[in-house]
Amino acid sequence: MTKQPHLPKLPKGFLWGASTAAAQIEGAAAEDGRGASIWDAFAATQGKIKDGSTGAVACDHYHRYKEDIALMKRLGLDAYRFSVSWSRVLPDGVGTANEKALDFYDRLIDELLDKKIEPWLCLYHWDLPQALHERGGWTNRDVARWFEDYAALLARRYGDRVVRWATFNEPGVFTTAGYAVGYHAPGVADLGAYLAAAHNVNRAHGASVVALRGADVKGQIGVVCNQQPARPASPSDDDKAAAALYDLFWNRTFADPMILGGYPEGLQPFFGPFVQDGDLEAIRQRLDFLGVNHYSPTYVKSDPAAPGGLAQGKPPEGAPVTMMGWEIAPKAFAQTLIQEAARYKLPIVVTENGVADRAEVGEGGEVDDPLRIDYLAKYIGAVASAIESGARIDGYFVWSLIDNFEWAEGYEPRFGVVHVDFETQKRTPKRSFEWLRTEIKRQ
Ligand code: IFM
Repeated sequence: MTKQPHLPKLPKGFLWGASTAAAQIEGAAAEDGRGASIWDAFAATQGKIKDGSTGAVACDHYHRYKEDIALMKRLGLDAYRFSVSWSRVLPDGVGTANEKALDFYDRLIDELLDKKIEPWLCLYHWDLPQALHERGGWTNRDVARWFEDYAALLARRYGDRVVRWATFNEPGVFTTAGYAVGYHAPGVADLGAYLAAAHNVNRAHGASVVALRGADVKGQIGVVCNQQPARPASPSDDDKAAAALYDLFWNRTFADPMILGGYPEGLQPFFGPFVQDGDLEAIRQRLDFLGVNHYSPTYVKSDPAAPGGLAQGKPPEGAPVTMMGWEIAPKAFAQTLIQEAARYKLPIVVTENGVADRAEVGEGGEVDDPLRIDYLAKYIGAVASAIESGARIDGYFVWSLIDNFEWAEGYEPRFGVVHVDFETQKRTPKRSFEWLRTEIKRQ
């Protein structure tokens, strides 16, 4: 075997974690009274998911959570970030709660605590109840109230045990992909719908923080944003201007109003018409941390036919890329972390980072995934270098613990440090799992 890389020493108390999302791992879609989410409806529509799959069974984590927590323990994790399925606990999105679903998350949280792993709960990782979508979903201003009630329900139930709360996971991704481009659920491609949805997500964030603080939850409260540098796909002036605007949309639409209290000047012509009196004050609430998810820089080109005139370009010829087409550029990660820490002045946690491959179980039962070891070593190394440059970064969560349902890409990209055989549900820790376990121990 080739020599394995070592990680630099990270500060004392640095947290090691893994992240997942309900719709990507839980399965049990029709069990115990769960209501449908927009991802059930989207995946049921022909041609929306590359391999024609759905999240109906996924990793069957709903039944196998104990086995998955045992893997976390073996990996040496301090914390685990999961999301709650809104339509599992509130099948209609509002109204009567589903006791069996609430029980499931009780058991999950208690099992984590029993194994001395901090439960970090994310309120929303993309799976809006279908019933609410039918009432306009994120484009309806009422969604802030629906989300506030949902947050209050979870706060009352789990506020005594959850160690950290995140309101949203990657609001930029689900609003852009779901409402501007239509590549993700609910499949809307309309700039106006995107702008309304994004602003309402900001309002829902503010309302949910008020609900959590009002319920006196014990844990810290933050939000998780996907922050990535936007680079022009060519040196042309049009592409440079497109990249600058894309950077504002991608990196500032949520974190700026939530943390700094307003949209940056360049976005005001877009969001201005949606902002009502009192909105900005209601959005900006005190936060305890900023979760940063990061995978790669993004390349942008100007395209008058695309939403907002902004289209995805490609990384430069010859740049190393993953199977997702994402450039491997750890220096860009370090720069992003330094920049976000300076701009928002909040402690940062890297709440997602990782890489997809197609590694399968070999004849000897092993899963050899050298790309992941190399990627993680470089990217965790970038975290260390950002810390050295003065950024406060309190932890690193790998995406993901187990291979799972990668949204519109189906099951082909495998992001886990644990392989899942989706026929048998057998879990096999990959070589990267053993490597990470050893490196966490060596700390
Ligand atoms: O799988 C997703 C996750 O749901 C959100 N962040 C990026 C991951 C990889 O695409």
